[in-house]
Amino acid sequence: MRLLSAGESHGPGLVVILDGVPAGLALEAADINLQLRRRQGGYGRGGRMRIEQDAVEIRSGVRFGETIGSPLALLIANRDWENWRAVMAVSGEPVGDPVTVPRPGHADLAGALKYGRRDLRDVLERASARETAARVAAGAVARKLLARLGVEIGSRVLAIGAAEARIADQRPWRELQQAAEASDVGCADDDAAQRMRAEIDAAREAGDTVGGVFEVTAQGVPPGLGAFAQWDLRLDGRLAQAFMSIPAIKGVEIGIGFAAARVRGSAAHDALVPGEGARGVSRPTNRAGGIEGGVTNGQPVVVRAAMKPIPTLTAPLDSVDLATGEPAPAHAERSDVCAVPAARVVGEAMMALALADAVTDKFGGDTMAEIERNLRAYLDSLAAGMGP
Ligand code: EPS
Repeated sequence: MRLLSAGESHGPGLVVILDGVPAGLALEAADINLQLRRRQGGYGRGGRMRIEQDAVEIRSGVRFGETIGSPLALLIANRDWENWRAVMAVSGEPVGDPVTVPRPGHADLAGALKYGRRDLRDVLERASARETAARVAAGAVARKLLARLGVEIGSRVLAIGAAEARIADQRPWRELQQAAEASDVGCADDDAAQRMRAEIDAAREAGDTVGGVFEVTAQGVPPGLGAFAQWDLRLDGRLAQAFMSIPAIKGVEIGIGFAAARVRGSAAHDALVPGEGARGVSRPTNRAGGIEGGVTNGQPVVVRAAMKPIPTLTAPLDSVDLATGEPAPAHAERSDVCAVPAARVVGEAMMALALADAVTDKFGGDTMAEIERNLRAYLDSLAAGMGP
């Protein structure tokens, strides 16, 4: 499955093309809108989310509530465009003051150097995390495909600034998901959630921003997805790319991640015991995060990502006015104080896209019936203890 998107943050809207979606998947706009709404929520979001009520228009690839095997074309309108028609006009003379003072940490300067633009708006409009709405729309389709195969995806926020949740929470996965979903910071630990809100409030009062860590989990993932035969087929590598590509993500861990480097092998790996798993083998722990040798092993896939604080500060950092060469405070415009609760929803979408891609690689990608048949035969062969 291949995702392409286009659209500026304050242009008319986002255009999404998702190619390679199998035929025979039940799909309604409501499935996508549900996920778009989740992305818009969260404590710490800025004024833009009060303007937008993201909703998708399905322009192709679906008939009578079912995918037909052709590329999906999805549109998400920007309500805010009404306020930016003149500044973002496709033709005519430039309107409004150009943005000339780059924000440290944002794509502003790098993009201006790359594309030779004087007005940094030409850069920041596409670099904006508004683009993540396109990923969430496409991810909602991948998620539906996976749900049909018994794969469920959830997430929780583990840290915002210095406020950290209990990582080793012993509650069942579904209970953790429900608790995270009910929290406006996406955190399943109420105590920590309170401290996270305080971190966001303090950052807002200081004209500053704050980042954090979130974890995305996929349950019910069949073994055998991904491959070690070539570097670019390793599923952990693909997941790392998918998560790292989310705006503001600076680190990705799978399973115990960086902590594995600080312990011995005996504490880093998951011992095998006779049990209910494929070929009669189970694991009491999941330090590997569901992936060994770049291939899923039947355990839940667990990815954590670290998000830096958003670079748009209302009390800006020092910068340089590119028009004059003089020192100047960085450009400040409406933004979020903290988008970690939204980023966890984007992370779920990236997990769904990467897994759906790996599923169609292994089990075929033309029809849902074909995928289901191939998956069932594979799982049956594992249960019979022989391998495929
Ligand atoms: C976003 C829309 C943007 C920002 C944010 C994410 O809207 P606006 O720029 O109009 O306020 O809220 O974008 C950024 C953090 C960024 O760095 O560009 C969204 O839809 O998620």
